[in-house]
Amino acid sequence: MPTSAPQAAPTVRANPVLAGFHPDPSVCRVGDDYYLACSSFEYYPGVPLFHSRDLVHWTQIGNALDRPEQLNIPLDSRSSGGVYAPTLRHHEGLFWLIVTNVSGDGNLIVTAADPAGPWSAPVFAPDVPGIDPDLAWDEDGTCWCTVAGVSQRRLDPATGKALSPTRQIWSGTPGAKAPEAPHLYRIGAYWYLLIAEGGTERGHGISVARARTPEGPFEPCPVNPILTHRSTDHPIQNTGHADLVQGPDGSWWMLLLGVRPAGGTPGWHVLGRETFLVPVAWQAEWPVVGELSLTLTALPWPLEPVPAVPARDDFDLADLSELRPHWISLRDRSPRHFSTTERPGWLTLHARGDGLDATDAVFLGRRQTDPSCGMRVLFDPAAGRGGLAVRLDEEHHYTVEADAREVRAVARIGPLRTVLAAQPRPPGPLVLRTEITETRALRDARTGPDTVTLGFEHPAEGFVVLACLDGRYLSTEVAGGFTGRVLGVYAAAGTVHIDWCEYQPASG
Ligand code: 6LW
Repeated sequence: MPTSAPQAAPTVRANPVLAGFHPDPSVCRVGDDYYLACSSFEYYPGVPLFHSRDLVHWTQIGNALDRPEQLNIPLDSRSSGGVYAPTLRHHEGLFWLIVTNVSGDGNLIVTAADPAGPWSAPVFAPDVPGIDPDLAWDEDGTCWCTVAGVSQRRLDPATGKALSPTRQIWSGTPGAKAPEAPHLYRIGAYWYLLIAEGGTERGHGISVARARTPEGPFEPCPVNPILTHRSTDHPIQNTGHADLVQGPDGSWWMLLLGVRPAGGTPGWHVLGRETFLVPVAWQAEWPVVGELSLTLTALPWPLEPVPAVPARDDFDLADLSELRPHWISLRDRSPRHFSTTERPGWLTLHARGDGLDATDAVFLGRRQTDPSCGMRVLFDPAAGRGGLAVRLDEEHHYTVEADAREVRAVARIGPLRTVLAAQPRPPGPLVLRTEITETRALRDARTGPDTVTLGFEHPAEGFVVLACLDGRYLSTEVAGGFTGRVLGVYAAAGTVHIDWCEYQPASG
């Protein structure tokens, strides 16, 4: 029988445990190790994978879909399409991941002996409709596949074939929209069906039902939603899309998505939906979620901090495959457009299409994981054009762009594209720079979430600021969609080169 929640202890560190756009977390435990997968949408490679020993400190160990045969996202597909919510499970010695490519082949299954990869070629599951697929095995080895809605079928996960008709098994709380993110667990005497409902915005919440068999009938928890922050002024909002897991001491925890809105009303979140950790107790054989807070009370087991990710990437790589796993491109990473060997010690980008305004932009970036932070890149536009970008999607990005003549600050906000300032470019490679500063004090109800400063480092004049922009236009509340900001470099015309890239959280 599950144990009760651990006793409170001093605060050890902050939630989110996975900052930046890491939505739809799915977690599994194998012995003393934990593994977690998230959605990745239009970015390539897809489905970032993380490892932890304490549920608090996570290290990215790879990406499950890192080959074109696994991940086909059409270059003209829309932003926030691509790879939706995964489920990661361990069964009979193998890691199983089921996920939806909404811009391609729908639901697919990959397996691995080692979650760091390689992951198998995909097994497509056209019999499985919709999004948010879950896999759960019962005692006799039957695999149950549940999807948003909430419907279920028996599945042969090796072939992707359904072995029974699709059955509606629960619709969530009457009146609540979007019953999704289902996960099915056998815990004690019951099968529990955990779902998100209310939509992934401010109305998001987590509900649960239980049954004596994996196929129901399911009895809703009398106090659903078991977690929501809707209609509160809690600093963590949009809470939903959770997965349950037991800690090293047998206590229960939930990893879920949430956002951290900043600024005045309505509050803008710019880092996307992040992964948070919250304790779970059990009362009358129902899960009771503890307080979700930006500060985590100590867990009742030793923490195992992980080495920090170095701030600088030098791109001194013999092959693109040596890029660290947190680097992401848009929809593909064709060696025709990305190279670390053409100019040894440099990343070389060959433009395709219309630069960042196009869905097939040649871009390499990493998630913004801190509300206040900065990025510097040593950039050589050669005879091309490109630069450093703070990107939300093709229609919402701020850039410091350089070509043979000029360096300029450019803002793309919906249908508008504006060059805010331009200066003659000093000769030779140039450090392009952005500094992002979270709003600390509200001037008024309309204060934005942060300020994005764009500029370059002049050999004689130091940091030359070209523009300071309100960050609200690079927020999900303005742009829409399911991702969060990604900071990185791009080619808009011809060929450009980058010697190194440095990401620094702001101190304090
Ligand atoms: C995901 C759904 C959701 O498939 O948003 O918040 C969708 N939850 O479960 C995209 O992340």
